[in-house]
Amino acid sequence: MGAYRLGLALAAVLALAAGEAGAQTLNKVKERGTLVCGVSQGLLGFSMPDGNGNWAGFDVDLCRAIAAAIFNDAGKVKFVPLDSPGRFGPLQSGEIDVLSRNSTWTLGREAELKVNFAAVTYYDGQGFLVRSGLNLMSALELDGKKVCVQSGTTTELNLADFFNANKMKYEAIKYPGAPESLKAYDAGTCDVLTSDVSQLHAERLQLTKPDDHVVLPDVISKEPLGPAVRQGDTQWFNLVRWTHFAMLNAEELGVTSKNIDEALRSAKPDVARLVGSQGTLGEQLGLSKDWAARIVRLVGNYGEVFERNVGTESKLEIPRGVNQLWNSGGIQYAPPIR
Ligand SMILES: N[C@@H](CCC(=O)N[C@@H](CS)C(=O)NCC(=O)O)C(=O)O
Repeated sequence: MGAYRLGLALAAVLALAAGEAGAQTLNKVKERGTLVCGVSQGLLGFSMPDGNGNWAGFDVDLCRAIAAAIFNDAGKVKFVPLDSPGRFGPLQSGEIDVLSRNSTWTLGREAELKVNFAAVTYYDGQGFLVRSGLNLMSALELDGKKVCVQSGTTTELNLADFFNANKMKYEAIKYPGAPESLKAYDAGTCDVLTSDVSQLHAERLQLTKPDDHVVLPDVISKEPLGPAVRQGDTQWFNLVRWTHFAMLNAEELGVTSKNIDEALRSAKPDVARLVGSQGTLGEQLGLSKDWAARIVRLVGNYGEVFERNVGTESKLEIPRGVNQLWNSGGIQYAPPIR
């Protein structure tokens, strides 16, 4: 064997070893018997505990779906509440397996923080909440206002860009956690609350008089929100990403938590591959053949999860908008399961 070929063979062995060394998260989760999922400290519709400590919401359901795929039990998740500045550290250190916390996918976070965003589960953008009494029509009328904002977020950076670009002045009043910020806005410490639009809808409902406040129509940024994982474990990255894609594909194929038993008997090739009655792709992902069927049965397809938590069946009543499937006018698009 020539030196060149020997070098190639060595590189292949090293790459394989590195890949295996990195691929530990799934084994760790299986051994532990629970998934550890980082969430917000309480954001209605996205991740919120009830009085008994049971978490519910759109971001919570992604973790429940991962647990359903691994354990066939959506309840095997421990939720760890994290504030904005403190959310990536526990992911880097291995304290949590996945971060599902209204977090925006940016280059900085992948390049500097060494995390990867596995999917965009919710396409969002930044907006402003104000008192209706101010009679404002546009964010361009916010010159000189006091703005409540979370530190350690893309929100505070976009806020500065927007006001500077439009040559407007503002005073930022920063808090590490959403609850403090919301309280301050409710008490009148700030004229404006800025955040991802989805969050503004949730937070408005928690104010003393929700009807006295409006979300302005302006959207000043792109906030692709999704789950983040540590870099270096491709198996785990794929598992998280394909959990989202399975939910999207299920919706596209009309497979729901209600008709999943029928779907398991379906002769349609796309449906058979999704639910695992045909093929062994789930096993190659480190799971069982019926991994996606478990997700849909125990948690639901993407549309069910959206409507139940933040959509028309929820208090938030957020329209699907760009989060419709690609074939219904939106941009949610999953590669095929084949
Ligand atoms: N998507 C933005 C903002 C995310 C964020 O943390 N927003 C605050 C503002 S409402 C929040 O959700 N806090 C929830 C909490 O502290 O529990 C980002 O990733 O930086």
